Amino acid sequence: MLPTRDQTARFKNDGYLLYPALFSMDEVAFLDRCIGRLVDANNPHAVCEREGDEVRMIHGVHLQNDSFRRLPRHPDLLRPVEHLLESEVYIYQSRLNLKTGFRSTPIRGYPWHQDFSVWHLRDGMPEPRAIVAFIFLDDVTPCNAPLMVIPRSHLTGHLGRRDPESENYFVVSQDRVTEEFEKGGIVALLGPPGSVLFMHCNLLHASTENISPMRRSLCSFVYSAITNRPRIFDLPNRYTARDFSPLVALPADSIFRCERDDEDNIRRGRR
Ligand SMILES: O=C(O)CCC(=O)C(=O)O
Repeated sequence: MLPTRDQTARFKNDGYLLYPALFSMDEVAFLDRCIGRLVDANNPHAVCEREGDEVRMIHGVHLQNDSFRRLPRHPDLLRPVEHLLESEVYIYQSRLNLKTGFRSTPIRGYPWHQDFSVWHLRDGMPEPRAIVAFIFLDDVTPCNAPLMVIPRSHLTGHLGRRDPESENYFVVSQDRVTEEFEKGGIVALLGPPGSVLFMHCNLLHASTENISPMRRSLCSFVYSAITNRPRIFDLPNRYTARDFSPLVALPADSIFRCERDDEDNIRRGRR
């Protein structure tokens, strides 16, 4: 699958492209089972909420289990990204953002930010030649804290300023967000499970706390153009890639298989 000329133009102009239900319910159910095995407050790759041990995010899922190693090589993810970046790509990061519904510790939202600013300032990624592919693992509705984006904000360049106190390393002021909003509006990205969002790494995005009973989880892979490598390696490989080999697509029907997952999880003692 390759984006059409019209879709490519929309991505360049708006900074994102959403494919509803790209993966089937069975494929999403398979991923959900794999995720269930990783969600554990003792997993060293997990980030918990500040209070309590509710897992908020798991970094580096492609480094932890074979299904998530294969998934970013799915031709329907890899081909569009290569086409939009006009380059071979490597995986810079992967994440699982869990926004469980009602919990004693609510899962917080994410303030307005541009991903590239963090990677540029913190890791020395030279250029905004990266795309985040988000896979929706749940039905994303207006009510369960969807991802919101400001279309065309990726065209403005850096909008934030460095703030070592901030969890995100930088902040975007309300004035800057308002300026971008006045030009591009705000769009909430909704869709059934299996939908895929391709997002330019400079697009302003955010989400709120999930105060609904409905889970809203996303799995994301960050693909970077092959020459666009970070220069600062202060953080472990779950944050800053070390493997810059170009990804090679796998046959689509080889992605959602589980033999190796069981082995991985037995090795990690997580069964
Ligand atoms: O999961 C969300 O709602 C926000 C995710 C996000 O901002 C990110 O992964 O950069």
